[in-house]
Amino acid sequence: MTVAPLSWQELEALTDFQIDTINGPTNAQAQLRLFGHTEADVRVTLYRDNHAWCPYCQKIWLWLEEKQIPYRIKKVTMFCYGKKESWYKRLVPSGMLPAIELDGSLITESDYILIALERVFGPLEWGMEDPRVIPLRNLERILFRAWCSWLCYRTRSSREEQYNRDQFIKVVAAIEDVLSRTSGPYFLDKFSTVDVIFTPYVERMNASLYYYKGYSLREENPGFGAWFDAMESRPTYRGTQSDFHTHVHDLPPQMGGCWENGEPQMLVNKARVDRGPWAGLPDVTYPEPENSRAEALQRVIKHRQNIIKVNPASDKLFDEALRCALTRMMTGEVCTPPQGSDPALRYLRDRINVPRDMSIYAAKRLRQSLEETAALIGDRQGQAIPFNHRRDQDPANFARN
Ligand SMILES: N[C@@H](CCC(=O)N[C@@H](CS)C(=O)NCC(=O)O)C(=O)O
Repeated sequence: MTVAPLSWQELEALTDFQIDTINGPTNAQAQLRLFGHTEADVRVTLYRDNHAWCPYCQKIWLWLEEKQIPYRIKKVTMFCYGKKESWYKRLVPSGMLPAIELDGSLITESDYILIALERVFGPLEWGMEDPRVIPLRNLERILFRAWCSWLCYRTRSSREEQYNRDQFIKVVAAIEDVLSRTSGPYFLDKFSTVDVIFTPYVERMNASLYYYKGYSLREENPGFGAWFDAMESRPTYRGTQSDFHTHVHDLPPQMGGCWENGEPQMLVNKARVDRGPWAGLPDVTYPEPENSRAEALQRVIKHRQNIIKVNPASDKLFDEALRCALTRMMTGEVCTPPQGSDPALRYLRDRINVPRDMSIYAAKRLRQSLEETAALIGDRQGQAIPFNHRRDQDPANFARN
C-alpha cells in the first residue's frame, strides 16, 4: 500500500519546530548571539566559514558559546567551495579564517584570538598560557600531526600504512593516560579551554578514521569515549557538532586528500556512512530528541526552493519525490516517488550538512527517509560528491542562512 505525497501545505502543518537563534541554545544559523544581553553589549564579531567546516572556527565558536559572550557572526566562503568575498579579503588579505573583531580591532590566528578574548572576558577555567594548559595544547598538535600523517598521505606499502597507524595509536595511548588521571572525563579536572582546543580535530579524527581506515576512535578508547559522552552533555557542543557523513566529505578538499586503506572493516564503515543506516553510528550517543523529524521537516520547508533549484533533476520531478520522502519521514507511510527520481533523492541525501542545515539526529532521519524512498524505485546514485573541491556546495547558489 503506497500513499500519495502530502502537499507542502499539509507538510507545513506537521511541524511547529522553532528555535530562538539569538538567545536560545547554540545553533549554526544565528547571525547574532545575545545570551539575554542587548545588542549594545556586543563587542565581538566572529568571522567563520559559511558551512561550519573550518575546525579553527569551531574552536572560537565553542569558546564564545561556553563563556556566553554576546557576539555577531559573519559567514565567509572557503576556497574549497566557492569564491572568497571581496569585503573579507579587504579585511583579511589572506582570506584565512577564523578572525574576530574585538572592540574594533581585527585579530586572526585562533590561538591569538583565544588569548585576546581571555584578556577581556577572562579564561575558560584555565587560560591558554597556564602551565597546565600549554603541554596539553602541544599534545593536541602532536595528535593532529600523527592523524595527518596517517590519513592524508598515500602510502606505498602496507608496512608504511601500519607504521603510520602505530604512530597515531601511540599518541592516542598517551592521551588516554592523560584522561585517566583527571577526576572527571575532561582533559583537566574541570571542563576548560583545553577541551575546546581538542574538540574540532578529535571530532574530525573520529569521523575520518572510521570511514577511511576502519578505526573507531570513540569506541576503541574508553577515555575518548567518556570524553565524547561528556562533551555531548553540553548544549554548546551539541550545537556545533557535525556528523560522520558531513566530515568525511568536507575533509578531503581541506586536507589535500584522505586515503582509504581498503581493509574489510573500512569498507563496511564506508558503506554505512554513505548509504546508511545512519542511526547507531558512533558519531553521536546522546538520546535522540523527540523533535528531530519536525526539525528536519522545518528546515527543508524553509529552503525548499533552493533545494529543488540546485538538484540536477527537473523541478517538478524532484518536488514530488521530495514530498514523498518527507511524507514517509513524518507519517511512516510508504510513498512511492516518481520513476527516475532515485538519483535526485540520493543527491540530496549526500548533501545534507550538519550542523549547517540541521542537527545531527534531524539529518539522520532525513537521510534515512530519502534513501528508503529512493530504494523503492531504484539503486542509481546521485552525482558523485567531488573529492578535490566542493563547489557543489557553493553558497552563491543557496540563500544565506
Ligand atoms: N593557524 C590558523 C589556521 C587557520 C586555517 O587553517 N584556516 C583555514 C580553514 S580551517 C582557512 O581559512 N583556509 C582558507 C580557506 O579555506 O578559505 C589558526 O589557528 O587560525
